[in-house]
Amino acid sequence: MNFTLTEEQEMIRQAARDFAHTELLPGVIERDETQQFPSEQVKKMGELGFMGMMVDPEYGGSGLDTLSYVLTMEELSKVDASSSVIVSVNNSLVCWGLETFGSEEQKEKYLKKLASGEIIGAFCLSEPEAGSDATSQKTTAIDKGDHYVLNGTKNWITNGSSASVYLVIAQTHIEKGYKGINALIVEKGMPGFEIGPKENKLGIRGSDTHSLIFNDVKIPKENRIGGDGFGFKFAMKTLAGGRIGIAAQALGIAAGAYELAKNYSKERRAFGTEISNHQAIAFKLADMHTQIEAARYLVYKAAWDKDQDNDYDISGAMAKLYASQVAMETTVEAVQIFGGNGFVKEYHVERMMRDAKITQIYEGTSEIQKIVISRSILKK
Ligand code: COS
Repeated sequence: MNFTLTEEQEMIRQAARDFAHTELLPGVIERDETQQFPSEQVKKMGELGFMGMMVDPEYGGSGLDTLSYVLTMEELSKVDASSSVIVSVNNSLVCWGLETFGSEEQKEKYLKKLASGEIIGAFCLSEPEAGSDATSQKTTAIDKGDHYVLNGTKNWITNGSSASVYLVIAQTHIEKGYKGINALIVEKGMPGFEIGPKENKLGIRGSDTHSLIFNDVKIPKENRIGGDGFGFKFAMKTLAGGRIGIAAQALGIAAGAYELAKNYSKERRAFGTEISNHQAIAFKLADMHTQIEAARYLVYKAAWDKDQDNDYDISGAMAKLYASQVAMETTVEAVQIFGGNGFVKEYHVERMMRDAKITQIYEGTSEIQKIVISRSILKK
């Protein structure tokens, strides 16, 4: 075992930390309040190579390992989870899915722009009645020879209105069940493709979440990813890696809230001393620190598994399950340590508590992670 980061990984972590403090922190409260998408910040993250971190430089990416990506996600999420989810979706779901399973033409046409951050992408699986139960896709992609005709609705889509490229999962051969599902590349502006209203959310309010409506949208056959019927496996495999990104986001939210609470406890005085001198507070900090460290090693291990070409379905699911629980518990305790100030927006922790909740829901709820983990351990 080697717990030491390479010099390059240390540099990337520092670059992400600096960026988060100089570019994401200013305005993070206002963006949350007004639900403003961080367009300028995303553009700069593209310039820094954060939008296609693991993509081969041949396709405009940074060619880094998963651990570097996770370190970046952690640092960005300490400050602004709305921005980090945009990074996560673009990197893990869209770029990784296209680079791993896309055709050479698709990579040339779409991946290069996505990896450089010139445009961003969205991953569209969830539907009004198919979130956790992902095989029950009601959106249809009917085969018309040289093209598909896409009809249906997708829900809760991150980057819903700001994306230019959408990877859409749809049912082609209903009689074949999940084996009849396809993944199609849909471009914004294709006739019949409409973007629904923006969701008014509890957390990650700076990211734009929309429903998408497809009415007889004509998709050329060359926009299908992989062979006919590969769409469900594409979604599952891509989400398995996506969960590592969200686990890193949860870790970052927890670590960010913990750092704020620790610093505050050393300044705020009550009963004649700093509140960190009261065991009630010191023990909370001890628990937070221990849980965050445990989450960190699960997240780094999942990234390492992916980099080693080991199976990472179970390690990614465990990392997401645990880190999201730690994010929720830590942020609740951080608000408690801040007391009255914790309930006030300018101290950040209330936003982090709201942001933490989604990490237990998206890219597979905690209950779905337990299905993945229990099936895997019982199979052995
Ligand atoms: N990698 C590759 N293939 C996978 C896979 C993975 N991680 N997980 C499942 N599959 C394959 C299975 O091997 C099976 O194919 P074969 O019959 O050829 O072996 C197929 O997919 C169907 O799998 P399964 O029978 O396990 O499907 P279930 O309906 O039982 O569902 C879960 C499996 C619950 C794990 C899946 O539906 C899921 O992950 N749901 C959550 C989806 C999600 O994350 N939604 C959030 C929206 S994205 S923000």
